[in-house]
Amino acid sequence: MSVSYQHKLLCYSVSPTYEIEIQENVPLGTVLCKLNATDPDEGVNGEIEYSLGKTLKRKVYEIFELDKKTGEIKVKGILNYEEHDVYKLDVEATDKGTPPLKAVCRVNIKINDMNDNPPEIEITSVSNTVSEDSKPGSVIALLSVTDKDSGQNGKTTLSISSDVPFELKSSFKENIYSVVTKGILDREEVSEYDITITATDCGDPPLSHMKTVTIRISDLIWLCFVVAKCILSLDFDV
Ligand SMILES: [Ca+2]
Ligand SMILES: [Ca+2]
Ligand SMILES: [Ca+2]
Ligand SMILES: [Ca+2]
Repeated sequence: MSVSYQHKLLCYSVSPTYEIEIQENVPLGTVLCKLNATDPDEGVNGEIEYSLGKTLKRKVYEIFELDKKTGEIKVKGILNYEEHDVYKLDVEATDKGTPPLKAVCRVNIKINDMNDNPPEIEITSVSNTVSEDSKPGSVIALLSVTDKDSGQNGKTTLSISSDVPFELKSSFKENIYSVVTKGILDREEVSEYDITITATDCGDPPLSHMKTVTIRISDLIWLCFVVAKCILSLDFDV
């Protein structure tokens, strides 16, 4: 004699796809949503357990956990928009009938960018010594600015200390700048400058990064003397 167990398919009480948006800095343990499947059967045929699909990306299992009894999806790993901005979770609800019946729903989790990276200034080349007869506009350093965030959070502005005879020039390439001389340099007046360059992003609140470049002004008379001495010694050798 064969016994057949008849029971009904459970189903989710809401649409089969959830769309969730969260910030990248949500604390660990945050409950993102609570899935709710219903089953009209009684007893074990109507007892539901939730589980994540078996074939999801490895990262999904590291970042999210699903409570098999309550259907709550929680954050258990650190979210980083710069690494992953979308996760797709297939969630199964299975009853304990024989055979078990299941329903699947899709949860799409979109991560929103936060301003969690300050800009970075990289000095790509610099002349640490500048002759005091350098003409205004002489390039003394090249630098690039990057910011890992997106949109306004990754948009940067650059400024230079105002009390130095140097200024910033933007280039035809985005985020590449040069530092150039803007006035007459006089070693007898100031022989060394500490130039502070600050990059600030447009996030809310904004983040900044500062870099200091030290420039020495070389003496024109002394330089002439060295050059002359070299020429003389060359003449002498010949
Ligand atoms: Ca059932
Ligand atoms: Ca991040
Ligand atoms: Ca970010
Ligand atoms: Ca930023």
